[in-house]
Amino acid sequence: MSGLYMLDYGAGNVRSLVNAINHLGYDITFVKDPSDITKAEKLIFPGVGDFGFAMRSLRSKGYAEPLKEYIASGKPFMGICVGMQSLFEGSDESEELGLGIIPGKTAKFDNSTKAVPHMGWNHTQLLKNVKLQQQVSQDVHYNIDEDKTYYFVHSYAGRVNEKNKDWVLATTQYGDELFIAAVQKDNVFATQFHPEKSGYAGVNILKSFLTGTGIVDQSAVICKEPVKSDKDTFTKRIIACLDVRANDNGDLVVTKGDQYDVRETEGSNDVRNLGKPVDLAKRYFEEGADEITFLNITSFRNCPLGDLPMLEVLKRTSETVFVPLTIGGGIRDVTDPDGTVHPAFEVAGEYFRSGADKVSIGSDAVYCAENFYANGGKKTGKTAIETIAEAYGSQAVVISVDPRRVYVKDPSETTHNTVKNSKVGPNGEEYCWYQCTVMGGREGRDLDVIQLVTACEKLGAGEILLNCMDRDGTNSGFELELINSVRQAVSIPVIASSGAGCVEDFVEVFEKTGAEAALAAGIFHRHEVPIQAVKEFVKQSGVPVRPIDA
Ligand code: 1PR
Repeated sequence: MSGLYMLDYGAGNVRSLVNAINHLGYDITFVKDPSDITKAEKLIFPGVGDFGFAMRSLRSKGYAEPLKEYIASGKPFMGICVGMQSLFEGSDESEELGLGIIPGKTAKFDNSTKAVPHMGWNHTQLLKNVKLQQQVSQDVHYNIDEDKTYYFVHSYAGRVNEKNKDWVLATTQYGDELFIAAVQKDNVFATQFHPEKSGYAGVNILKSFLTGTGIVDQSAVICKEPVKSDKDTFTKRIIACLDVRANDNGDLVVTKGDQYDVRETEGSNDVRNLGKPVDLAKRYFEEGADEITFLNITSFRNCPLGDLPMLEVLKRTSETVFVPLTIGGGIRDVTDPDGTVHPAFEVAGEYFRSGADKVSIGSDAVYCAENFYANGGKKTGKTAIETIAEAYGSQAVVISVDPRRVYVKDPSETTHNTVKNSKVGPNGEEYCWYQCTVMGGREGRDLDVIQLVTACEKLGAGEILLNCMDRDGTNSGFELELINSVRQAVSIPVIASSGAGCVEDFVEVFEKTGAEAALAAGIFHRHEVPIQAVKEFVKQSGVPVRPIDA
């Protein structure tokens, strides 16, 4: 299709959207100049991160007025996430004005009863039936399907009011808050969720926009009132994790350790090889994983920015995998052999442009937290967490924690935050604190996990990936005391990781800790427990999960 343009202001991963559009057989041109907006016959405006940053970028690049003119011209427009929020008059997130096309402002979710950002898969409720004119298929309401779930990641959202209710195509409920999930009026269609990250259900929505004329058959519009339920429809996420490193032959392989030791214990002492990263990621996507996480586990070895092996893995994975991708390992300032220093946010930017939606920071987060406390709990604005969150949004910054137990007989023995063990320690100790480590567990620090996660939340992190070295690779179930203590200490989402051995472990972690997601590696790699079996079992227990779409 000639005339299909994308408005990108450089705030995150647009590669996945391009890949999803290419997957449907279309090419898309990037807007490079305000005049390109006028040339467009169909325009998509994706956005992530901060509303103020998005609006300032639109204005400084001279895009805001041409964009309003384009929308007024009646040509098809699709906004995604912040691309939809920009249509409102403004946002509580910033003083910056929106485009003022939809009445109202976006407002922050209440985090006193639920984790914020709203990050994960949720259902929608359609408020009107619309049919696109001259559409090739019989698709209605841009293929949004109430039985499917879509991937959201945002802290602010538009609310339905008297002035904007004719815009509202669909709403979603998070906790007890109802918000606008999709809007449609005349030639304008926009979603708060990310269709390009919502599996084939989302790709179908893009297809509808690309094949339709964008002109709605008004006779087919039936409006309903939004209904709030007792319970929301937010699902728990099941994440597949791929620990990646070069083996002794220099090939990049997915490996998996026992308590972080990834070498065979019998025979060769080789690095365990469980498959190729791109192939395994594709398999897990097809099998229903809600997200894929890649961890480059030898990232403490210095590598020039241009040679980072995971960039290619992400580029190739994002061509066929339409769920969120996280990359961890080596997110910190790096120095090339010629002495060129690349700040962490530049490293992260390379990953976002290669198809990552989130970066996960391990060792550097520990140093950031230590400096935060040494600085009297004051922010400097210069840490990796702060700089990446400012440029790409908090939702893009995950903190990967590698803690291990340090047993004590009594909490008075340490200044660290302790928990009561469900099983006593080797010398009868009833308590432990969780010590943070760096460099993949090679070095323990004088910082406990609660100190780490609370500092990182203040610095702007958006999610916690909570491993546990004592449980990792043991198939003995998740470390519930640890997860509970972290879940209670922060209001950002928590991913429980390490120790999953059977389907019952997932139900237990969701029921007993309130973690928003559960991550596993070994059981998926070794084909011991299929993702589908996990999802079916969790669903049967009454915990909502995303249905597997094909
Ligand atoms: O410190 O920012 O460069 O990041 C390094 C990253 O690599 C960290 O996220 C760290 O967790 C990870 N890492 C380093 N060494 C290892 C190792 O295993 N030797 N992997 C490692 C940690 C933890 C998992 C694992 C779950 C689930 N892997 O994410 O997949 O524990 O496993 P299971 O279900 O089989 O029990 P930086």
